[in-house]
Amino acid sequence: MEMFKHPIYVTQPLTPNISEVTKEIEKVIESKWLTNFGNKHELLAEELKNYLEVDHLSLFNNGTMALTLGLKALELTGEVITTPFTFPATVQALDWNNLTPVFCDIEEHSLNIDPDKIEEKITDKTTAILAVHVFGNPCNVQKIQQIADKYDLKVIYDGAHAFGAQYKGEPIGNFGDMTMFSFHATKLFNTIEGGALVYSDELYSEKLGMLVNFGLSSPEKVEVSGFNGKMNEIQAVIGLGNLRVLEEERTNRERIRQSYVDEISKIPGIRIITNRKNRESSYQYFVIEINEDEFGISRDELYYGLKSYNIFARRYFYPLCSEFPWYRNLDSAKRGNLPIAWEKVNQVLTLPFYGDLENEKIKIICDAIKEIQFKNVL
Ligand code: T4K
Repeated sequence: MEMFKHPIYVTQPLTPNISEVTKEIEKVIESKWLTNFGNKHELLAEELKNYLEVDHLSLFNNGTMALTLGLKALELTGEVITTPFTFPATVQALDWNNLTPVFCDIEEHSLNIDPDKIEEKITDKTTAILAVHVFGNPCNVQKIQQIADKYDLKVIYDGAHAFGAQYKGEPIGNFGDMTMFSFHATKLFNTIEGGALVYSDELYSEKLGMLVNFGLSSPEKVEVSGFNGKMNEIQAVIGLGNLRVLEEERTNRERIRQSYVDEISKIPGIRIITNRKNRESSYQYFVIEINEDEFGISRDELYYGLKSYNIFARRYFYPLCSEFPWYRNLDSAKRGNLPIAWEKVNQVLTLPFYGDLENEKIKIICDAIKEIQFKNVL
């Protein structure tokens, strides 16, 4: 089998219609209003509220900033229960708020935080649960909320991957106190860099409005210690343009997902990570799990093997966040406390997945997987 001539990456950004967006960028430049809550910023916020079916939304220059300032707005202290199986930004947002992560193991099936293990982690210092809808598959938001209500904890979701996901028909942004969405170039919907917070209470809107803009409540009044986290007008134009092509992208991703499933579900030892009943995922990633005993080779052998075909799958989210040097000594970070996360982090592989990925390429990727398995097992 031939390798690909050009590298196939794990993703490729969604891009808007170039001529439409160019005209809009020209208008922005001519208007001389380039950032600081301009018209495009306000328009995008409105359109996203409609798309995500939420009442309250604030925009930011990236998802990490959104999460960091969201945690700040919630005025949390002490310990926050979270997952080790996530991108570094999740826990780094805690760091920037002087909050201590308490790592909780994940569910085998969804790879999200396991609600049945949260309660045992709660101490008198716990103020919140920071859960992640990993790979865009919704968490068990009902169970998480029950625990939060019982112990009077805040719930904040890192929904970086979960744009457009639903839980029992309800848009995912309507759960918990806050949800962050990332609009990075690699996300289903992007503003190149960007992010948003959606939240349950309009009261947060004023506070976030200050935090995102140096703590200013008016031109000469600084009320809180803030940051510069504003989304600019060009980012907003890209977002508006991408909203126009999003449905087509989702349809394409549905097709691609099905093509992968048709090819891969026949291979013993590969499990496809899917959303559970009543939980609609976001079509952000296509993720598989390798059972070495059944598949014959390890996830890492497959990962490196694919590279030799010019296919760049990713080992998201390896290593676990609990392995970062500054967390490693925490009790909750001990390997024995996180058995499922340790197992999964060595089994999970994210395959190339984006709307422009042609069926022939998917076939070649799947054939490469079979060939790597065959060559190594013999
Ligand atoms: N929470 C979670 C759970 C997250 O996953 C993330 C971000 C965040 C919070 C923070 O949100 P942001 O502050 O980023 O809004 C990428 C993204 O940079 C990152 O946003 C994302 N998660 C993470 C899962 O993936 P890398 O280090 O994998 O990016 P990189 O540069 O290797 O890109 C992946 C592939 O995409 C490349 O191999 C090629 C392709 N690519 C990438 C870019 C940037 C393109 O084709 N074009 C491009 O412009 O982190």
